[in-house]
Amino acid sequence: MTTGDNDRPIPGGQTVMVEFEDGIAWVTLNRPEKRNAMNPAMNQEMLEVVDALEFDDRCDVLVLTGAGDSFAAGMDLREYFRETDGSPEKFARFRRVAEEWQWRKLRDYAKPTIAMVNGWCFGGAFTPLCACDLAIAADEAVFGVSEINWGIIPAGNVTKALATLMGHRDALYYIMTGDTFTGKEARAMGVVNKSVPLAQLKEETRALAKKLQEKGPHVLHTAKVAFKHIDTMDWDTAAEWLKGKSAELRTGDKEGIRNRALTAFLDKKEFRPGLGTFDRDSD
Ligand code: ACO
Ligand code: V55
Repeated sequence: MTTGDNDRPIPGGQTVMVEFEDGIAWVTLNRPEKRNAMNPAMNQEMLEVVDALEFDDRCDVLVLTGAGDSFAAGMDLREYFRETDGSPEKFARFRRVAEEWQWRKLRDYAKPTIAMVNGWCFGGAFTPLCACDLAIAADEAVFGVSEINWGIIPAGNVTKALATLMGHRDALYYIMTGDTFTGKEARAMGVVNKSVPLAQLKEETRALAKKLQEKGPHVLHTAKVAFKHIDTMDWDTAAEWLKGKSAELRTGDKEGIRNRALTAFLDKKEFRPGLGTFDRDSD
C-alpha cells in the first residue's frame, strides 16, 4: 500500500503501458491495432517492465491486461515467426526474451500477479496467463489454442501451461480442435478464477488486488512459490521442503505478523484468523 516516489520514471511507454494506482500496477499490452500480438519489441519491453516492477514499491500487485478488445492475440505471426524464418539465431534470441518474461520471471514473481483477460486470448498468451498467480476474465473474452489451425504445435510452453490449467480431456480437446471458448467456459474449466461481465472486469480485479494487498508480502510470496513448486514432489519431500520454507518465513517476516496475530487472537481476543486478514497496521 505504498505510493512510492512519484518522480521516478514509469517503465514501459511504447508497446506496454504502466499505470500506478494505490499500489496496483496496471500493465497493459499496448498494440491494440495488432490485437496486442506479442512481437519482439513488446517482449523486450515487457521483460524490462516486469524486471523494474518486481522491486518497485509503487507495485504491491501487478495486473496484466491488454489494450482495446484484446488481451493478447498470441505471438506476432509476422515478426516472431515469418520474419525469423532462415535466421535460427535471431529466433533463438527473440524466444529467450519472450520466455524470460512470459514464465521464468512471472512464475515466482516477488509480487502477486493477476491476469485480467479483457478479450482475445490466443496461443502464446496462455503462457503469461498461466504464469500469473490468479486470473479474472470477461464473460465475453474469447480464448483459443489456435496453433493447430495454422500448422504448429503449442510450444513456448503453451502446452505446459494448458497441462497446468486444464484437465486432460479439456486440454487435448482444445489443442486438437483449435476451437475457441469464452470467459464463462474458461471459469467452468478452472482456467480463470472468475468471469464477470466486461463492464465489471476492472472493478472486480481491483477488489481482488486490494484483498492481496492486505496480506504480508513476504508470506504471500512464500505461499505461492510453495504451491507452484510442490506438484513435482512426493509427500515426504514436500513435507521436508515446506518445513524449510516455514523456517525461512519466520526469519523473513520482518513485521512479525505471525506473533502479533497470535497475540491478537489468543490473548486480546480481538481478531479471528478464520474470518479475515490480521490488520498489519494495528499494534
Ligand atoms: N500476429 C500478427 N498480427 C496479428 C496477430 C498475430 N497473432 N493477430 C492479429 N494481428 C493483426 C492482423 O494481421 C491485422 O493487422 P493489419 O491491420 O495490419 O492487417 C490486425 O492485427 C487486426 O487483425 P484482424 O484479424 O483484422 O482483427 P479481428 O478483430 O477481425 O480478429 C483475431 C481478431 C480473431 C484475434 C484475429 O486477428 C486472429 O485470428 N489473430 C490471430 C490469433 C492467433 O491465432 N494467434 C496465434 C496463436 S499461436 C501462437 O501464439 C504461437
Ligand atoms: C508458441 C510457439 C513458440 C514460441 C512461443 O505456440 C509460443 C506458441 C514455436 O515457438 O516460442
